[in-house]
Amino acid sequence: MAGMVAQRTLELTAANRRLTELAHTDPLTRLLNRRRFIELAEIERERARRMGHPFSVVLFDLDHFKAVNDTFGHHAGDQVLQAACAMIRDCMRSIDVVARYGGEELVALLPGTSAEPALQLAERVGATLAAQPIVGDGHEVRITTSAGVAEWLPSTESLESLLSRADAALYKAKAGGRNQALLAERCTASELEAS
Ligand code: GH3
Ligand code: MG
Ligand code: MG
Repeated sequence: MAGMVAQRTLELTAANRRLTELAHTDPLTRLLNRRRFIELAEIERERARRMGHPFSVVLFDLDHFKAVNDTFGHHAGDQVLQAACAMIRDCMRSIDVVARYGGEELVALLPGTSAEPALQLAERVGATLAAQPIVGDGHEVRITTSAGVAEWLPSTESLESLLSRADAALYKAKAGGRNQALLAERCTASELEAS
């Protein structure tokens, strides 16, 4: 009887673990989802505040991705997106958190990493992606990515402000011709207005 209870407990624990994993994962790309990213980023922010460590975020957006769907179909687009996400994940360290932010946008959290190395990493990701064609439904597709990089401003900056600075840098990278990574301004938009 005790053996059966122990067995059942083990099964329930494993089932719960699978459910938690599902709740944290984006089904198409197998990356973490945005909600889980926000949870982990808030934990990292608290750790960085206590320990006095830096951390950075990078927002990636695939360039002209609509054209991939329009040219080769949505199914090919899905395959290209999956492969691009796997390549980006493979460029990162295991301690980095990589998530699907939405659509064809990814976000990465780089613990212990300040602005310059974070920018170098984003540039390396961009170069890796651009160098290798990706196959979707038998079609070879070349993908480039634009990125916005922001280092957290210790010790008070909110996650929202950090992501919004990264987003502004991403917007500039797009407007400046795409296939590039740019560093965010060190002060927030409202601080800029006030100065
Ligand atoms: P930009 O360089 O300005 O980012 O151009 P874009 O075409 O990538 O940008 P836009 O935001 O206009 O379009 C994003 C495209 O990404 C359109 C949308 O259908 C596609 N997309 C988003 N999520 C998925 C997905 O899960 N699968 C596929 N196949 N396409 C997706
Ligand atoms: Mg987009
Ligand atoms: Mg895009």
